[in-house]
Amino acid sequence: MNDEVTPRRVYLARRTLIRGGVLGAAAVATAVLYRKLNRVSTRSVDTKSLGAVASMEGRGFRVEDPVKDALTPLASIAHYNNFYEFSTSKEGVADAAAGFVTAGWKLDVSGLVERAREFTMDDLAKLAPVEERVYRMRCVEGWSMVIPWAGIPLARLLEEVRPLPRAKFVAFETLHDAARMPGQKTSVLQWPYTEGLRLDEAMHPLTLLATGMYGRELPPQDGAPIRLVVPWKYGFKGIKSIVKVTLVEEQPDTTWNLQAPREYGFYANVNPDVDHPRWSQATERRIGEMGRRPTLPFNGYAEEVASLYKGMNLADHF
Ligand SMILES: Nc1nc2c(c(=O)[nH]1)N[C@H]1C(S)=C(S)[C@@H](COP(=O)(O)O)O[C@H]1N2
Ligand SMILES: [Mo]
Repeated sequence: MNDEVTPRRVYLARRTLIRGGVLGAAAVATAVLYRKLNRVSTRSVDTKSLGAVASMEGRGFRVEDPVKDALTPLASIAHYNNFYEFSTSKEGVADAAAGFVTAGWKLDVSGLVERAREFTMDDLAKLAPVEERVYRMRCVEGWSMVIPWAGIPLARLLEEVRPLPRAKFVAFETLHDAARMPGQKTSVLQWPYTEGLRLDEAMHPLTLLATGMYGRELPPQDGAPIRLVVPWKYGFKGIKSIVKVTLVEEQPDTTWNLQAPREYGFYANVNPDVDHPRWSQATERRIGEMGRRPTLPFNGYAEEVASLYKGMNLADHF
């Protein structure tokens, strides 16, 4: 990965309305709890109203990020992508993925669990109310965005299948189908793209299985119909278009770690003090801004997640 392409165009800032649906008391309580504990914005989204929400864009409502960072415009999030299954050109992914068909998608969840099963997108929607989470995303290449995701906590899915005590890690796989993902005809990476988390990272309340953004379904280029979002880690941990989740005992292989182990570790926690061998990680370029801003430890989520890594040398476990 490198950051050779620096688009100079400035996108027109769009304001967006995300309308919360009718909430149950439990969903409201959860949202309030997340705001208090995690200083992140959450909001339940009524998926049935997404069409209406999309058409109301531009009326002046803005989802607030408690860290006061402005949202990255949808046009930028959806036209500056890393998704090598479609293209290695960040500006080319949206077009290359435009016809990607996700109808009939199934997510297989198995391995060291009591109740292995397959989930349709409808099954997933029934697990928990879809929440909105405004998260910063920091790519290992040194650029960042602020994205209003919609999704359900990964913990909710894992609770549903009941991990066995032996399960220590969670492995993820992207769809492997070169007829639908033309980049898989090349050998730029080993396919399928795989990722992994320690079980406690996977269970953390900030870890999201995203099905939408900006109050609508995920565009194909951002990982439709379902992708992982782990806001304190570099963007490459956020595996897209997931078809398989496996609970395992040993730390699983991950695509970028296999590709370049000295450059991309398993943990990949955002860390301004540990440089990439070929560039500094001390600062980042927020898409849409001039200049650079400092990169924060754990991407600004240290208060929530630093305790997961107590006693670990973060320079070794990068
Ligand atoms: N399957 C798959 N998932 C992937 C990638 C990829 O190439 N293939 N790229 C990763 C990288 S490097 C980043 S920064 C994010 C980008 O997500 P976005 O395009 O939605 O911003 O997706 C991650 N997930
Ligand atoms: Mo990335």
